[in-house]
Amino acid sequence: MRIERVEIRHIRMELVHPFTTSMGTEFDEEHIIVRVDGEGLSGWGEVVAEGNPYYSYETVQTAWHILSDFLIPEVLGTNLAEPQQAVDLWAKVRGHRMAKAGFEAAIWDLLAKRRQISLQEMLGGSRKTIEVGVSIGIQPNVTDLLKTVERYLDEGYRRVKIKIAPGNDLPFIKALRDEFSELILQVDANSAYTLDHIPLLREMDTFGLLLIEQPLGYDDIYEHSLLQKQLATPLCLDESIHSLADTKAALGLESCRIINIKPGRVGGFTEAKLIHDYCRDQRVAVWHGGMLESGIGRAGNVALASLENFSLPGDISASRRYYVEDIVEPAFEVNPDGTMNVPQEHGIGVEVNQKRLDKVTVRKKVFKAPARK
Ligand code: OSB
Ligand code: MG
Repeated sequence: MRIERVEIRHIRMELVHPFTTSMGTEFDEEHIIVRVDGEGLSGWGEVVAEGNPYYSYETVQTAWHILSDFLIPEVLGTNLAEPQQAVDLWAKVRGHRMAKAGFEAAIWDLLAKRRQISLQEMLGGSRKTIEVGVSIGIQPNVTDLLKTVERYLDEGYRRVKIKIAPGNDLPFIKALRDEFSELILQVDANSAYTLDHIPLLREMDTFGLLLIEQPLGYDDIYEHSLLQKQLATPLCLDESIHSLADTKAALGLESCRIINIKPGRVGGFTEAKLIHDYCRDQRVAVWHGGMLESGIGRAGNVALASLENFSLPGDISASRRYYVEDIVEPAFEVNPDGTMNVPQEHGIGVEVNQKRLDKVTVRKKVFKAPARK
């Protein structure tokens, strides 16, 4: 399929609730939406780089630059039959995995639509529903946290993740465990601790946590291996894992027992699948992380999370947990049993609402392939 046109949009969407982590508080989310056109079809993807370089070094600005000046010129006007061809064309660009992933996602959607199959089928997933959870930011106090969790449990979520940081950890975890003894509970530190916190982190072993996510350095693998030896609770790496190679290093060193897969962080669905398959072969559980995506990125996440070895609930919540109005239809919803349906239509399986997309667009740029000679 000839890639005839690519459009990128810088979007900004206001969050329903501010989201506080050890990295700061977000009130709105900025991402890039990529649209790829060929043969009268459109594919959609979302670049999850944010407005600031606090989670990742990539930002909307760096991704805009890399897309405009390197990734788009490389594929515009070429014939693509498989996403792998785009991956190969971009291999010389080092890093910038979020920029690549959002573009690759749009190509997956386009090619799935041309084959008249769902993105789920193209990725190799089969489950009709996936288990989902909710990621809750740091709350001002324990009472607010308990109320927030209660509300999400009423909506159907069966698994809760709370963000933690030094000074905002044990009392919150203890209160939750006291109130909800059966709750599937996990915590995410976003790199807020050091090895000096080992005694404190060991106290977390007493609360039956499913996992502790990324407690130490955002680029670290070695120190996590030292920490894991001292804990009964499984560690899970998020920020440190950018590739299959990182996954092999982390599992080889026993730095974690569980891997969080985000297609944006690892450079796209192709690399995400390699990590998924490797972990399956090693009998290591994976789960699907989230980046507060709009419905466009969420649709891809849901399809990927339907692969067999995503055996733990993902950070994939209903559209309205994040945004008043999603930019896709239908919006994503959580079922009363804590699952989410995997779209079965062609491609990402949801329609982009052009009017709402226009409303959240900050700037837009269009690239056209030269007319065929
Ligand atoms: O660390 O998993 C994280 C959101 C933005 C950046 C990093 C993270 C997160 C989340 C939100 O935890 C997960 C979601 O999309 O629901
Ligand atoms: Mg995380």
